[in-house]
Amino acid sequence: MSFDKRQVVYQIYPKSFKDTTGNGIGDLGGIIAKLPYLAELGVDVIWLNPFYPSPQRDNGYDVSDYKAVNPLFGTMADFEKLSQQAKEYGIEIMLDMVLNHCSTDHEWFQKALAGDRFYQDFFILRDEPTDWQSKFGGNAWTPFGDTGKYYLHLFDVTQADLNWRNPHVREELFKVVNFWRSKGVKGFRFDVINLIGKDEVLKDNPNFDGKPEYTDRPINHTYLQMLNKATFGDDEMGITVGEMSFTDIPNCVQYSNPSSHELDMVFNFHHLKVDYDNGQKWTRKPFDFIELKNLFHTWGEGMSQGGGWNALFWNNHDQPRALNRFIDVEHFRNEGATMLAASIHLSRGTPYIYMGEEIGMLDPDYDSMTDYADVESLNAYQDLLAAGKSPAEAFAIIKAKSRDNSRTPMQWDSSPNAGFSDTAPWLKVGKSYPQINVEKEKEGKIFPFYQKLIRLRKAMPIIAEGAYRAAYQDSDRVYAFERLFGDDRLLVINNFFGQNVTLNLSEQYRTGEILLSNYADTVLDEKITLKPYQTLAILAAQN
Ligand code: TEU
Repeated sequence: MSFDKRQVVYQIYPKSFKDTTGNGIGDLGGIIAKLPYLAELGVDVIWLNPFYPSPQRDNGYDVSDYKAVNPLFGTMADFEKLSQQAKEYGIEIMLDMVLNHCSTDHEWFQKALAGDRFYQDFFILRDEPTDWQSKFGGNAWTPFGDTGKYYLHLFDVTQADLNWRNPHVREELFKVVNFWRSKGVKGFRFDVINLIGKDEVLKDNPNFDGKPEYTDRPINHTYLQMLNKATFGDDEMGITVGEMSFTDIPNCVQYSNPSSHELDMVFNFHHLKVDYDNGQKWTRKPFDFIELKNLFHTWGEGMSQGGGWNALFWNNHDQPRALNRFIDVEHFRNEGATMLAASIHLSRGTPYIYMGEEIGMLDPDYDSMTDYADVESLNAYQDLLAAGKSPAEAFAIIKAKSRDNSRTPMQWDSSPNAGFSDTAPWLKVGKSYPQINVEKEKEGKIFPFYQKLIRLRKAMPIIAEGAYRAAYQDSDRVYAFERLFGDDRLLVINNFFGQNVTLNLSEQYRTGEILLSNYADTVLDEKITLKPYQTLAILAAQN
C-alpha cells in the first residue's frame, strides 16, 4: 500500500514537549494534552522519539525493553489513550524503532554476558576488533566481559549492535514492530536502518572511520524486504521512513522505490553537513550555499527520476536549529524561518516539522558546559580538549553543534520554564522563551505560514506529487526548483541571503499567479527582485 503523499509529519521529542506530572520530563500525557494544538497546525502524523524503558544513556536510543513504556513518560494505558485520541483528531502515530542496537541493560545482552550461547549470537562478537570508530568517539569495539572477545557498538559503548544475520534476532525484532502495530500504530521511523546489514567477515578500513564497511551493504536491502513482509507491508495508511546515515542516491532509490518493497521514504543528512569543515562535525564554518543547493538538486532530481521518495527536513533531535545555521536570525528570523519552510514544504518528498520549528525556536544560547546533557556532546568536548583546543574554543564548538540545541523544552508561553513544566526541566529552557513561544507566535508570522503550507500540500497535487526539476542553477544566491504535474508548472525561488537579488523571469511565469510568498507586493515582470530571505512560489499561466 502506498502512503498518502499529502501528509506532513511532526516530530515530537517526548522528553521535552510537555510535562504533566511535574518531574521536569515531558510525558505521554503532555502529548495528549497538546493534540488540539497539533490539529490546529494541521499535521497528519506525529513521530515520537523513543519512550521505551532505557537507562537514558543516549536519551532512549539505548532501549532495554522494546515492548513497554518507560515510567518516566507514563504507562502503556497512557500510550493506548494517546493512540486512540490522536486518531480522533485525524492524527496517526509514528514510532521510533531502534533495531540496529539495544542497550547493554537489555536482557538479551545480560544473558549473553552471563554465558548464554543462544543470546551471545544476538550480538556481533569477534576475537579481533576492526579499526572502526564509534560514532560517539573511540573504537567501536569493547571487551565482552571476560570472554576474550569484543562486541561491536557503532554508537555508545552501552548500545550493542544486534546481529541481523541471526534469524532469531530478526524474528524478535519483527515481533516488536508487530506488537506496536497491534496497538494501532501506522507509522514507523527506523533508526540508522542502513547499518543493520553487516557482512560476515568484517574488514578494517581507515577511510571515513570504517563507515563504508558497514553502511548500505547489499544484504541490508534483503533485511528490509524481510521486515516489510513480516510486519507493515500490507498496512493500509501505513507510513515508514528509514534514517540513512552516510548514504547515496542509488541506495536511497532502492530503499524507497515502491517496487523494492522496503520503505516508503528515507532521511539523508548530506545537506546538514555543508557547515562541516573538511567533513568533520566538531568544527565551525559558515555554510557553503553552493554545496547545499547542488545537493538539493542532485538528490531532488535523482530521487525523482529513480522513483524514490525523500523525507524533507531542516531540523531534528540530532541537529542544532537550522535558523541558527543558515539564517541571519538577528535581523530576519521571520523571513528566514518561512523561507526555509517553503523550500522543503513545496518540494518533492514528505515534509517533517521538528517541534518548535513552527514557532521559529532558536538554539538555547547556554553559557556553560554544565548546561549540556548529551553523551555525544560531552564526549566531543573531552576529545576537543585532548586535541589541544582551549576550553573556550571547545565550548564555542559544542555551543554551535550540540544535539542539545534542539532538545530544549518546547516554548509554550512566557511563564517560568516556558510553560513546559512546573519544575526545573531536565534540560534548561532556551533563553529566547519570553519572546519566542507558542502563545505569541500563533499571532506572528511563522506559525500561520506553516499552516498555509500544510493546507496547500493537501489541496494541490502538484505540491504533493509533482516531479522535481532544478531551476536557476547558475545563481549563487537562490535555491530554486520547478514542480511538474500534467500541464501544470510551479516555480519556487528561495533567496538564501539577507540582501536583495534580481532575477530574470520567463514569459510563462511572468503571466502566472503568485501562490505564496513571505513578502507582500511582489510584481511579476521580466525582472523580479527578491527581498532578504524571500520565498516566492509562482504557478505558471495555462496556455
Ligand atoms: O542517529 C544516527 C546518527 O548517525 C547520528 O550519529 C547522527 O548523525 C548524529 O547524532 C549527528 O551528530 C540516530 C538517532 O537519531 C540518534 O539520536 C541516536 O543517538 C543514534 O541513532 C543512535 O541510536
